Amino acid sequence: MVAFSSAFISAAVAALYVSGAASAPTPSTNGPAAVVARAPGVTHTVVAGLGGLHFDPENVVANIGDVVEYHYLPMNHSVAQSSFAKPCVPINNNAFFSGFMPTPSGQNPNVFTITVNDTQPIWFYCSQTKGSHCQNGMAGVINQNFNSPNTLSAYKAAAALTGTSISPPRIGGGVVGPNPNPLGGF
Ligand SMILES: [Cu+2]
Repeated sequence: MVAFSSAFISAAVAALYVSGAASAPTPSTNGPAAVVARAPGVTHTVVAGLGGLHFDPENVVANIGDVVEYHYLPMNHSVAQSSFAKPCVPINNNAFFSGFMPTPSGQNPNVFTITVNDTQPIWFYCSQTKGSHCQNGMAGVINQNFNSPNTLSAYKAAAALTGTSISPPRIGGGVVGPNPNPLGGF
């Protein structure tokens, strides 16, 4: 009888959760529905090429679940992921990479979006070798650890000493999609 009672209680609790989640129009603060109803991530816009060989902003603070949306101005930029220790080269074969975004004027009709999945720093750079964009400061970070010597300025200083940039082997690690506001100015 003990097993039956336990199973009965479990079923009753499960039914309660299901009914609570299905009928609650507003997020609960103390039940499973609060987890189900987690707010969608914030979108952080980063503009490649704003102010020259520069990402703007270049130091992004984002929460888990947030999206970083890269926009592209002239001439022909990309965004790729590196490690802190080795700027201007892919962090590994799965480094995110937008591909190159040739943009004669205005904004590129496409954007590249990545989702932030953890709180570790994410280092990124433009892999355009013509004009040595990464070496000239076109680099940035998401969630720099401000208590660490691994700062964006240190990353850029190391980037300036690299001979050239390498692009990741393939586009991926994010989504290339239509620019939601291609005529918006920056
Ligand atoms: Cu560039």
